[in-house]
Amino acid sequence: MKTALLGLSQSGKSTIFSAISGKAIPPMGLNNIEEAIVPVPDERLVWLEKLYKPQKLVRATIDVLDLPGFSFTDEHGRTAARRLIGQVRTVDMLVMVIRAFEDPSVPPYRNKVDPKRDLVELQTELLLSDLELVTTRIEKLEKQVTRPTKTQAQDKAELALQKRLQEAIESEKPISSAIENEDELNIIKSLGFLTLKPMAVVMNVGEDQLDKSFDLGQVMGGAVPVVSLCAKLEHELAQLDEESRTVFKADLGITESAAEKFVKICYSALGLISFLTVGPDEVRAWPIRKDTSALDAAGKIHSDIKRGFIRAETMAYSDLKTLGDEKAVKAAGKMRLEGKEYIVKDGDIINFRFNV
Ligand SMILES: Nc1nc2c(ncn2[C@@H]2O[C@H](COP(=O)(O)OP(=O)(O)O)[C@@H](O)[C@H]2O)c(=O)[nH]1
Ligand SMILES: [Mg+2]
Repeated sequence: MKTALLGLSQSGKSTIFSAISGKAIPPMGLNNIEEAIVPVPDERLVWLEKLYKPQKLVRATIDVLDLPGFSFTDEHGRTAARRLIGQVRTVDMLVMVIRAFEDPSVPPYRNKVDPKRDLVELQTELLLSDLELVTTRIEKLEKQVTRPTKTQAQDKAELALQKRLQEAIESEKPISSAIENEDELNIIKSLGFLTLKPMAVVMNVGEDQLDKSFDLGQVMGGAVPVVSLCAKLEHELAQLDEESRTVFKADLGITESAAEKFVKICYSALGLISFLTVGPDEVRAWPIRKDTSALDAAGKIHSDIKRGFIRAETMAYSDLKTLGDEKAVKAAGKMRLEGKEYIVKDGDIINFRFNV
């Protein structure tokens, strides 16, 4: 799963990147994209590791890209931003980092801290970038459909769809709002429209604004998960050793780390949950989409397990934790035998029975 941090320059992207990845803050002004593999924090794995003492613990990971900040105040900035925006078409989701903190030593964008305006500017650029893409595609298809090729019928269908998408963007609606079914999605998926991607917003707030709520209006015409965190503070906390960090966090009333908050909104935007597998070799978290069947979950582990699926021996993590061990879970009648159609829940611990 890959995500990109997008935002105006000086909104705190690199500081957040560093706080959640543990990597040093990438130097400012560089035109390259930094990448980090962030392990997904999961308390359940920590507890399961103590119980099963596995040879290894495998966390899920999120691949995070830190882009140079955008500035649309002049032509040079707009060109640079457009080039960068074009480079994130392959990510699975976008995280918009929005500045809300006041700090006289960090000059604000357009001389005023204004989260809603910043978000609108970013959205507009994403729409423009998709408009360019859709327009180029339409021009190409219009030439193509005049020739009697094998794909002519298909091209005609795509052309009609692209024209509808163009209309949506022209009225400032995201591509996601104009896609009506799975078939349409499959036709355009590979183009990497930005306004088709799930999105989340990180509000980078001052230390005194952690409880403040912000009216951001409608992000991309719909509900988008928003989380507030103070990047500077989180970055400082990340530098401390475990013990001092616990003390400081308690003092500040911070119950979740930046990494935890970040992963949570990404999972929420993508509609992801995790199921778990346990044993002496490995304790592991497997991210899957909500509403995934036991059969498809098995396929995430290995195609053989899916092919030879017999049943899914399932217990809830919460039951295991309450009751202490597998034996007690079985004795309490809380170990279930689920079939192929079973919809896997977050925190299900599954042992797939299969034959090949
Ligand atoms: N006061 C304050 N300063 C911050 C915060 N987050 C970032 N900064 C500062 O803002 C500047 C820009 O941050 P940076 O992460 O490089 O922003 P980027 O351009 O979006 O990558 C740096 O000087 C940071 O120290 C914050 O939460 N509070
Ligand atoms: Mg940066």
